Amino acid sequence: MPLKMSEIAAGIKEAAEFLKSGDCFCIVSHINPDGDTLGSAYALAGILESIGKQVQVRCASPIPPRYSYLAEGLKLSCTDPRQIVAVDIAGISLWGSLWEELGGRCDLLIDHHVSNERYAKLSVIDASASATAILMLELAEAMNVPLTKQIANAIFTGITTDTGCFRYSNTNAQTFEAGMILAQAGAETSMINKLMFETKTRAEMEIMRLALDSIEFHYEGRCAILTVTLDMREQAGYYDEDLGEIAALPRRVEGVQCGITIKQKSEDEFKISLRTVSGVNAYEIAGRFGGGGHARAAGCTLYGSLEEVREKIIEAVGDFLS
Ligand SMILES: [Mn+2]
Repeated sequence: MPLKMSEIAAGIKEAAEFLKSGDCFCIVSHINPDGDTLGSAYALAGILESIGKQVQVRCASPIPPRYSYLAEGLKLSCTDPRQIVAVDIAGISLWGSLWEELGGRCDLLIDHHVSNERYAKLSVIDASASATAILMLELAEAMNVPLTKQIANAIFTGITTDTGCFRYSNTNAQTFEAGMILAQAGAETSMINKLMFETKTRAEMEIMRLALDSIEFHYEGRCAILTVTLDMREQAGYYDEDLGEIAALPRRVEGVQCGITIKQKSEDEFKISLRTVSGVNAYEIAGRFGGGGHARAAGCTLYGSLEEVREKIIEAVGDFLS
C-alpha cells in the first residue's frame, strides 16, 4: 500500500532526481546523534547502494555502539565524496566541525524540523513527518528501491526513536502506516525497540538515578526541571552525549506542562532540552535563546553559571505556561 501522497511530494521527486544523478555521496548526521539522524543516514546509504552509488556516512560526534546494526551489510565505499546530503540537521551549527571540513556547502537537505534554516541548495522539509526517516521511506518509493531488511531497520529506528516508541503526539496515521510497511519488509521491530528503549548500560542507569534525584518543581508543579552536571556524569561514568531518554523524564510527572533538562557541557555551557504538552510551544521557548526543534520537543544552549542558566530558563518558561 503506498504512503499517503505527501505535501512535499514534489520535493521528494526533485531529491530523487538529484540522488539518481550523483555518484559518490557523503551523508551527514547531526552532532550528538540520535536514532532519527542515524537511521535516516543509513537508510539513505542503503537506498543509494541499492542503485549502485558509492556512499559514506559522517557525524562529527562519536556514534554510540548500540547503533552498529544500522550499517550491517553496507559497503560504505565512497572515499572522495562529490555530493553532500544532510539528514535531520536543522541548522549549520549542528554539523559540528563537518560543515567546514566538507567545504561549507550542502547539496541536499532532508529534514522535519519546523525551525530548519534551509541552508542547502535543495531543502526538503516536512514538519508534519514524525521523523526524518519517514521521508526516506517516501524517497525509496519515489526511486523504486525495494526495502531491504537493512533499509527497513534503519527507517524503523528513526521513527521509533523520534516518536518515543509510537507514543508521542507526533505519532499519526502515517507513522503507523510506515510501521506496517516496514514490518512487512522485515524490520526487526522488537529487537530495535529493545535496543533503543529497554537496554541500558549500568552507567546509563546510574545517571538516571542521579538525574531523578535532581528534579525540582516550579510554578505550582507545572514546570519540572532536571539537571545533569559534569560531576554527576563523572560519578556515573557516563559519557554518552545523547540524553534523549532522560530529557523525557520531567514531562512524565502529572501536571507538568513543560519539562526542562539542563545538561552541563563545560564549566559555563549548558544544553537545555524542553519537552512540553499540547498548548505550550517548545520551539518558541527555545527560539528565544537561539535554539529550535519541534512543537513538543526543542532545545537550546545557554552560557553562565548553573544558577544563572537555571533562573533564565525557568523565567522564560513561565511566560508560556497556561
Ligand atoms: Mn528527527
